[in-house]
Amino acid sequence: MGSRGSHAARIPDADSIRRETGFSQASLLRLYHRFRALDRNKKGYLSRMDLQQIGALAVNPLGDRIIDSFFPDGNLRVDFPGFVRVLAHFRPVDDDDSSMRDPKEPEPLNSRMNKLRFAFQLYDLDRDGKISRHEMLQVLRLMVGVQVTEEQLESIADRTVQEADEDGDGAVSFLEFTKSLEKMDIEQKMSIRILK
Ligand SMILES: [Ca+2]
Ligand SMILES: [Ca+2]
Repeated sequence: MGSRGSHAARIPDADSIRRETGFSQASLLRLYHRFRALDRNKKGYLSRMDLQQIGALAVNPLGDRIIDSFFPDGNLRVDFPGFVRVLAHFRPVDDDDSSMRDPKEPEPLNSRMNKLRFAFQLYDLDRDGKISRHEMLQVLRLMVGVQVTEEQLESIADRTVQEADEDGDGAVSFLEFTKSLEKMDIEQKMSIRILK
């Protein structure tokens, strides 16, 4: 922590962003510097190309999908609050968790449920609330290397969907998704240290 929080007041809406995302003042300030460094032409917002400079996303097989989630509704720019809101899903649970959290406040964005929700929408491209076999196949294609044949990939997709598909409609609902990942350490997998 090199910097003190003294400049946090200059971040627009810093207090409400902090409340919503759970980032500490120091983290928020570092993210703000990161945002401004990524914003190459000092536009005041980030484009896809700006975000592609983030190393952790460049090496992530789902990096492009994650970048998509910064731009809901076909927006081509993301401002600082939008940037922080997406990153909050990847905030490690142990990082900056203040004991001062008000229980009346909504669930933090980095909670297990919100991480799962975020992960689910990386799969559910048409946003119909279900992961179809085809959508599963597309994600697997991004995640596995070229050494796997298309045929093998299709059978993995089929098996993955079948294993999770409890009601037998041939797709994975959010509930089925959460159940199939019950034993997985999603908190760990969905933590990306963007600042380090
Ligand atoms: Ca879908
Ligand atoms: Ca199902």
